[in-house]
Amino acid sequence: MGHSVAVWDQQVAMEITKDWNGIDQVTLRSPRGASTRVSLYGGQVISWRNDRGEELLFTSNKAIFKPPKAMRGGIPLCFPQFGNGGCLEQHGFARNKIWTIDDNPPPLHQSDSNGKAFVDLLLKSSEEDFKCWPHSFEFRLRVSLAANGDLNLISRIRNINGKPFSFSFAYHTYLCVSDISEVRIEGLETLDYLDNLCQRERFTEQGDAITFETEVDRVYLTSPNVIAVLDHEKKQTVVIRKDGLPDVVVWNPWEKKSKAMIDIGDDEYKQMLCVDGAAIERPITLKPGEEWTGRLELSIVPSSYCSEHLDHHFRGL
Ligand code: TA6
Repeated sequence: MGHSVAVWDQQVAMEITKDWNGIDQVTLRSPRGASTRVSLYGGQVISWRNDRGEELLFTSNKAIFKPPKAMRGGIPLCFPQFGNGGCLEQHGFARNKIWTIDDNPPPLHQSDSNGKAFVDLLLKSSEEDFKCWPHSFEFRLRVSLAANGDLNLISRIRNINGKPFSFSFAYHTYLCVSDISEVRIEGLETLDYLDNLCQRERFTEQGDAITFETEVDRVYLTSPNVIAVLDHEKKQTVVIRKDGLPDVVVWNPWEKKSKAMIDIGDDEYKQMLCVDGAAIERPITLKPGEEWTGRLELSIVPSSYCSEHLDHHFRGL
């Protein structure tokens, strides 16, 4: 089954509803009350709540929930192109397609299913995509919610073409923060990054941790597999674990850019921060029949826990 739960009542753990455009959304719930919701429009996770019902992903109050535009918030999937660096539309077409529920996906490791509520989604290349990106692929996305509320995303992209193709990818993750000036990211210090605000020029991060006092739009390269977003005011930390995703995008549009965007409020930049597990600098190349897997896990811990327990990860990975 492509949508399943392990130990608790499936009726309670998973629900399929329609949004106001008639597009299916799948809600997964944990026994303690955490939840996540994924839209079949774009395979986009549009909500992730803890067991107190607090939303952990940012969605703009001015978000446009109308195809063909990806909704501003949640976790849009950027594939097969990140940004506008190729011939495709910004961030590729996957976030603007209708996905299907995959009832019979190739198996994953047992630990990816045990004790989790999950749903498997599928996007296949269409003739329309073929005009701008002439490659046949299958993109499988598993979204799962662990009993403790951790959110897991597993993307599997397979080349079902007769020739190789290359792509870039990002989980464009909009985190909800208390106040951007109270937030810092740990795990990216000393890394090289490409600065999208300076024609992708390469710099080296000098600070101890990343903090925010102006617009930031960067791709950090060859990053550790665990990074942390500490929210001082909330006293909580989002721990991002990733695999197969060497790069990390950090984006906050700040005031001026927000004012120029129609689907974000003038001040909403204060409550959002994009931190994306990504593969951008070196595109992934798949030979015919090959498959790539990119994993993202988001968990929430108290900030005190973070400094004590995650420090060795930053040093060791
Ligand atoms: O690096 C993140 C980024 O590419 C920014 O340049 C910014 O424009 C953002 O993504 C959002 O893109 P979107 O197409 O969703 O407006």
